[in-house]
Amino acid sequence: MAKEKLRVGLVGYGFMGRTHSNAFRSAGRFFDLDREIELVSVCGRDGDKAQAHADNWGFKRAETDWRRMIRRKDIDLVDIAAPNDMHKDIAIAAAKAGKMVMCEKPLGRTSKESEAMVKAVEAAGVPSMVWYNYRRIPAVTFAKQLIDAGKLGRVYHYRAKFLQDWTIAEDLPQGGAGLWRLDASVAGSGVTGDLLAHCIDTAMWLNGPITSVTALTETFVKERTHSLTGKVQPVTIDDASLFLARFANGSLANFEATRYARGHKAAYTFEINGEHASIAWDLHDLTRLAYFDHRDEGPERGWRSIHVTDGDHPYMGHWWVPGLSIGYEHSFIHQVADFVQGLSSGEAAAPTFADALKTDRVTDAVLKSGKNGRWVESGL
Ligand code: SOE
Repeated sequence: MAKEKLRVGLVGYGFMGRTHSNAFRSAGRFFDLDREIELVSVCGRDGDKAQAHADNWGFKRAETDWRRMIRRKDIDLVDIAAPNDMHKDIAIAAAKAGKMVMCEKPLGRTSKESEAMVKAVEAAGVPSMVWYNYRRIPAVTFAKQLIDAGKLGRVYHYRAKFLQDWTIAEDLPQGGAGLWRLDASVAGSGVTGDLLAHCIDTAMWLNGPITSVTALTETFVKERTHSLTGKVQPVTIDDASLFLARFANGSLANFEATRYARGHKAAYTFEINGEHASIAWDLHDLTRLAYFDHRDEGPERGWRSIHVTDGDHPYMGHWWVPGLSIGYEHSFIHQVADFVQGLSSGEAAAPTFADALKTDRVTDAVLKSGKNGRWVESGL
């Protein structure tokens, strides 16, 4: 019997547009999904680039007007991989048109924008999801399983960092393709919304709500030429953001993100210390989970380096043979598979828009504390 179709309309053909397209293309080949995913349309400002994306990834058509795309009857799911300032309008219009919506992180530029997006999908009763992809790297999902199984016991500490070094050059412009992340009017914030949002999403998934924060933020390069205006303009994003936090479960945390850590390209790491055991993960060695359990006995006790590639590890039974590694792009494929399985089971795959709003509440609190130097409650 022919499967029901899930017809996708993608907005955005940049870095994220590519990761999402690859995921939609591959998910049904590795997971037994009861919908057939069809890449119908890719939409973007530049018609030639949209066409090139469509040709490369196998979309049926390319277009330049997202409002028109949303009105079309041959689209079931609108996927947003456009810059952050477009998330809200596209998501709300898509929900109002009765489409399912997936959106790149962060959901909104502020939690106020995200609230409006949550309201729209809830009022329309349409499924939603935000692409916090790192949850679905098998070693990270395995960390969640260990925590939920009680292996760590009570958690005392959570530590996360996301370090990069690509904006150190003072002559790097802000604004425009690729560099909109440096323009606060488009991005909403700097590393807080771009990098810490990932760390916060993972942290709250693994260890529960973050209730209060105190932050230190800095903009190291105060002015940059804007690619779109050609003028030297103030930089208003946070280049670096560090914060201390309290979780509802009583554990303490420190988080750090920066684009000024020379030598680091995408160094996302976290470590959790519990009553019985500790775990640590590093994106640069993404298939491994470090695990120390003090109940291991004998002088050979110590940190284990678990290669999370066996058939009984999360998601791995869908890939090659035990021991063979998968990578970054697979986290997006897993996300699509879980989203579609959630449609079938009726149990929405997380993070939904409502889940991602919680992350935005914490990033708002971090930015507020960075300005006023006080402890700020997240409201969670
Ligand atoms: C920024 O450089 C960036 O591409 C983020 O926007 C992504 O969310 C992160 O996964 C990698 O770094």
